[in-house]
Amino acid sequence: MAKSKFEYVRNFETDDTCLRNCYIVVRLDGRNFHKFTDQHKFAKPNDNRALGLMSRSARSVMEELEDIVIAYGQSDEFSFVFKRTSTWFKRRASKLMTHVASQFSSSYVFYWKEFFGEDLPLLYPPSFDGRVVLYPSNRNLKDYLSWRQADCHVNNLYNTVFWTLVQKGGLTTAQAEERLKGTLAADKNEILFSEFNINYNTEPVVLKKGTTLIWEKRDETVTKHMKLPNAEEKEVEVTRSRRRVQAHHCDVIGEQFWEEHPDILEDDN
Ligand code: DGT
Ligand code: MG
Ligand code: MG
Ligand code: MG
Ligand code: MG
Repeated sequence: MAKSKFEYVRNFETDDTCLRNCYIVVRLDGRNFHKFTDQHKFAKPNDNRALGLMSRSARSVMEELEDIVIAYGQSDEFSFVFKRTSTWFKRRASKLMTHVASQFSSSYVFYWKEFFGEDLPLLYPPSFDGRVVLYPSNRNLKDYLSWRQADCHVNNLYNTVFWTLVQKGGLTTAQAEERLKGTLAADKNEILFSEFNINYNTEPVVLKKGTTLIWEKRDETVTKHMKLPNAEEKEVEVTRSRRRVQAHHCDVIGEQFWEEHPDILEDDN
């Protein structure tokens, strides 16, 4: 087919192919969720419905897009890791990032009612920013996920003490902020324990560790109706191995998780 004289504009597109052999991480973060969570009256500091909706949306991303081997989320963010050998969308960063962001955003809206019910409608369309980061080694990738999980822990400990001081201790938010200035983790644990009889260690793991989604093989048994040649029907049990996205709320900083799930990462050579 003859090319039009306009074809040359294609050459203005820039090459954003991700470097080979690197894990491709797409991290999404809710845009201005400070306001979004306020307007939708999310429970402070953690809203279990909201965390459930984030995980549900992330699962939809993993199920719809190829080659994501692990995802990690906390607060208003989720990171998706494409396997290092992925050739999906020719490794074009903009394609990968926009597919992840749009699948996640539309799922967040689509599943909203499942988590918030009819009584709390969405007041306006939320959005998520995305970025792409490449990690060339398993160590770098594990350190990336450790960084996000450490961030989850630090923020959650702070937020838990902060909102306990406000909600149970009767402090204003300004007073709570002042009280926590310069305190270390041990001091915060101590405030919770000695003043409010809360043992931070027994707080729910989903809040302390965030959510890790991985693929797991499970045997599933289903009953099938079979038609026999003589027109009789018979029920038979069929077991097959199915890949499903499974949520974990465990430590990913230590080696145990990686030893228990050796299929997530590819060899470093
Ligand atoms: P950004 O990301 O620069 O557009 O701005 P924000 O406001 O999204 O800031 P970010 O992402 O650093 O912080 C997340 C905000 O979302 C923060 O204000 C706390 C809020 N948030 C996240 N999860 C929850 C929750 O479960 N409950 C409540 N009440 N707030 C939450
Ligand atoms: Mg931000
Ligand atoms: Mg945000
Ligand atoms: Mg955030
Ligand atoms: Mg098209």
